[in-house]
Amino acid sequence: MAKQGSDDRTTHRFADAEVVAGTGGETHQVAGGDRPVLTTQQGVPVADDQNSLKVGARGPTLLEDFHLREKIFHFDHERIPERVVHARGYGAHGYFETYEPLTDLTKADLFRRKGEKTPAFVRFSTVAGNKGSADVARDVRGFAVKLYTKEGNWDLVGNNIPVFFIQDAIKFPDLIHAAKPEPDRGFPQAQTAHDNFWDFISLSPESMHMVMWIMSDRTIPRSFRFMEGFGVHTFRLVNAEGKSTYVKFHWKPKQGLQSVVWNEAVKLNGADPDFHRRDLWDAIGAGDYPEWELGIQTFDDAFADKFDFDILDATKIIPEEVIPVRKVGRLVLDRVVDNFFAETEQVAFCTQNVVPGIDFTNDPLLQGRNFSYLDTQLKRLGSPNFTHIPINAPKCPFHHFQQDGHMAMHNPKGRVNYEPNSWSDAPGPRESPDQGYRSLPVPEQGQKLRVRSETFADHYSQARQFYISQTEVEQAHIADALTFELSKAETPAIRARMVSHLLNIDNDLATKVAQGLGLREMPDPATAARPTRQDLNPSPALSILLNGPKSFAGRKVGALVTDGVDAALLSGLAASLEKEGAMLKLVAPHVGGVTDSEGTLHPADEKVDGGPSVLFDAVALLPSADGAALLAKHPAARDFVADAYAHRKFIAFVDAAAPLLAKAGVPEARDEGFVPLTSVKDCDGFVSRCRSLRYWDRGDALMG
Ligand code: HDE
Repeated sequence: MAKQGSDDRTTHRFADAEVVAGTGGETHQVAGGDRPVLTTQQGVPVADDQNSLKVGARGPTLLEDFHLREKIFHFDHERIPERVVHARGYGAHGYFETYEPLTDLTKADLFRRKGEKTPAFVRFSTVAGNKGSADVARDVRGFAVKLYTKEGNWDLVGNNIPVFFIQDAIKFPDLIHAAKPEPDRGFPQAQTAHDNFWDFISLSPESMHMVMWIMSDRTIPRSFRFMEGFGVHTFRLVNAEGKSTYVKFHWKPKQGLQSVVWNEAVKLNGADPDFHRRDLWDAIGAGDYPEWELGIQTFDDAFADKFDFDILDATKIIPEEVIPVRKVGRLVLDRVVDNFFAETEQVAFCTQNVVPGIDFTNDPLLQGRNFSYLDTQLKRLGSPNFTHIPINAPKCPFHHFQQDGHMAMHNPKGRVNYEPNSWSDAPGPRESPDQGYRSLPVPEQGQKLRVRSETFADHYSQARQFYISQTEVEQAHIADALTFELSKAETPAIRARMVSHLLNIDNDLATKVAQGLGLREMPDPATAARPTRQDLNPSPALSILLNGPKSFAGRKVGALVTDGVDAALLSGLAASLEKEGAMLKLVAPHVGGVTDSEGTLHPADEKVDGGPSVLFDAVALLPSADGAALLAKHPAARDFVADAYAHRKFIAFVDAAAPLLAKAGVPEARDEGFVPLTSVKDCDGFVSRCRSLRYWDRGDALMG
């Protein structure tokens, strides 16, 4: 029910509904108690919302039925175009808190006062899939932040990867066409594992650094809460004296980094296509508010001039070991949306939305983005008045003479709609040379040319740096991902062309992928635009596993339970997890739950078929002896255990679980990822083991 300005949800309660039989044998719900009367959009009370107006009980429907026509008409027009990229997203509200004044660097109002809280809205997204695609597709994640500052909205429209595929915006339509479903057949959906994508990429050496990132576990995050965000481009901070400092923006999750493994991702997309959005919704609902710290890397022209790469090239990073990331504030997400469409769908981010104290650089990708966002939003939201939609409107006072247009909601009163004017009674706003936004007066001159700067030409050095900065496990995942994706490319020449680039990055990687593909002959290395690759030092900040969490907080254990589960162990495990800030979810043969050894009923969170172990960070096998025998016959229960084992999860178990473990194919010699629970005092030990998230040493046994 739409009731303007009301957040009263009591109208949705079933208990209030009174179902009555009407005179013609029809049944309908009538308003009762303090339930409001249903109306049309015109406010006309509705008597019957179940039956259209007809001639007789079985006759034709009348055109005169304004209620039917209004309802169907509105429904017919409910959809707006989805975003051309980043269509699938999920948003939440929160705030940004400034740690300390940054006035030496920027005059941006939000950075002026220690402890200042600026309202924020964040939308996370995948890039290639459509609005209905699965959350855990292998893809870059959007990390778009709108900060409603006191001097206007600042949008930091970033990704969870600090570099991009291309160097110049003019290639963006080609890149996205190649990544999206192929135009003749309309598939594959939300996947880059197809010919067109790898054809384009293998013909674009500038993408090679990004390829290393997208083939790493960065593109299969465990949750939005456990990933980093990056502004990608070099921006400028400008202080009150007009001094400019270059800046790269980072969001660092306080929860630490965490990803899933590929086999888990594939299964998660079936088990819960909404895995990421549900995770955010649940965490915020439980009061477990995710936090990120805003980090800045700042530098001047002298650094830019001596840096090995061009700071305007969005395919390059500045390693944190070269310029450390200074933490300047924190972003907390503490409120879910009230209405998905109104907020998450209608929010319009734009790289052009900057505030005094923040400015652009000549990064050709950023320059193109500045044009694109406003343009696409006009198409998507249908009117230049999309800033009137509450999620997009500034929260500070605003005054301008822009008027009219479709759906104009801010309609100023009075005669004056231009400036300058000489009306003294209501003259309206004027510009302010002191307070107003001033672009940095950077001197620019040169010939008009369509060229790529020579300084953008090194495509392999940082790709290699990323690869050698990964742990062995992560390197293996990159090789596996490349092998998987290229095996889906049906054209052998495309596979070989990609391997020719890998040869310029790392020989071992190229060899592993070539073997994985069954390539008969190793191709020659691709001809590089700049023939000499620099051997850069590894940057540990680039590894997920080296930057994991220090605690198990915010994570979930799935406990497989049956009737007769040990009451003391179950409550002991719940208590240990609660102490850690983690959650326990019960998976049982029936969703109705189980009765423990002391006769207490515990409702289940999932029935075993609907709660596979991929949904959890670690598992506990707590069946009774009878229960274990039963579960051992249940394919979903066996998969629960076999997957947890294969995905290198920590597994707590009671002795009685032995038949289930055996049926799931787990070797009898338990590795150190298994934690026996013989009494309540073992529960804390299990939780502390879980802090390292996975028992990677199990890998070798599985590979063999
Ligand atoms: Fe975007 N991008 N982009 N992009 N982008 C859009 O704007 C574009 C790029 C990013 O949750 C579109 O409103 C061009 C880099 C995010 O609503 C569109 C280029 C980065 C979102 C657009 C890029 C991003 C978008 C589509 C190459 C990371 C989702 C819908 C020059 C720094 C925002 C929309 C949301 C969305 C254009 C490259 C991040 C078409 C032309 C690099 C997070 O305007």
